[in-house]
Amino acid sequence: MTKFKLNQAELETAFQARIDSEQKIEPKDWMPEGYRKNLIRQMSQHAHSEVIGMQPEGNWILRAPTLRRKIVLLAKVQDEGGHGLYLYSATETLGITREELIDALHEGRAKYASIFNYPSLTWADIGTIGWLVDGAAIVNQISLQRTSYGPYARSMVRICKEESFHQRQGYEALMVMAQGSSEQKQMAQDSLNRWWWPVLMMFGPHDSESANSAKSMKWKIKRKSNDELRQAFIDQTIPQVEFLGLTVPDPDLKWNEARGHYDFGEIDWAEFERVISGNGPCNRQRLELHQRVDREGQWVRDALSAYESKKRARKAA
Ligand code: FAQ
Repeated sequence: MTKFKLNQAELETAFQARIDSEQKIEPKDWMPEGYRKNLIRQMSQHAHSEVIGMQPEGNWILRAPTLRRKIVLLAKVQDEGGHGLYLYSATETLGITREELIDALHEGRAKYASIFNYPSLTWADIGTIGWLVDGAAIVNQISLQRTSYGPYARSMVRICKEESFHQRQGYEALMVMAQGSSEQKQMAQDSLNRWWWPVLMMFGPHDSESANSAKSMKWKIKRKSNDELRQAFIDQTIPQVEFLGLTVPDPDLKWNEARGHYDFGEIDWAEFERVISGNGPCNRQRLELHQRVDREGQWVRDALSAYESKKRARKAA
């Protein structure tokens, strides 16, 4: 059999044909450099978000109001760490090391979700994070189950299952508060007031402002646009807000019969820009904690690799 060597343009055409016919791309397959880099960007930022996202909730583990709530919160925070690990491993299949990814986070070259730069001030915030932050993450991640890169798509399947447990525990915690004393109900409303707009920012800028979307949609890394996902999240969440007897802090929110969707007010994009460029309420604190814990854990990684090399040497002898 004669083997032909394809040139760059032919490789790219064949690659796009595979994408268009819904075939998954696997680590050893040929891929354009732009596809690889874009995936590393998005997947590593997703991984960093899961791990940095442990901080606002971790803040409440020692102060959970009951043993049951503490056990559930501990399990949830641990799950988020696990999601980070699957996603780092999936990103490493693209030919980059974990150390390089962490360096990019520490040096401000890689972002993480803006939402985790807001403080968790009250116990109600823990319910709101589970309900709304995990709720928004699920809407986005369900569409990513169909992303074109195999390892990313497969990690999303498991992550979505766990996130839906997280979302329900958050909603249940908030339901108890919303049906509790007037102070508890007020605490739930205050929490919704503070988190609503930052949660809507999780879906990223408007499609018209989204620098990465055109390529990501063409390569089917993203399957739905930022605005489509944001709208889907609002449409599914408003009946949940009403069931709790709470209200969202948006005077422009209104059901639009003709569109079959809720209309809503404009996001404060100046605030979004501030937060993603490192100047949100908790950016410095989040990054400093990550850097400190990374330094303090160095001896554990050293010990593990010394143990592994001893084991290998013994096996070879
Ligand atoms: N925050 O061109 P686009 C979770 C950046 S997991 C910060 O539209 P793209 C679980 C964007 O990176 C939450 N930066 O970008 C959990 C880009 O900058 P770059 C994380 C943002 O990638 C729950 C620039 O703006 N989920 O919550 C944000 O096409 C509870 C222009 O934007 C994922 O990461 C933002 N919100 O679309 C854990 C899902 N939005 O990189 C613990 C995967 C945009 O060029 C507790 N990611 N930027 O320097 C995605 O689906 C996409 O990356 C989007 C953004 C939709 C986030």
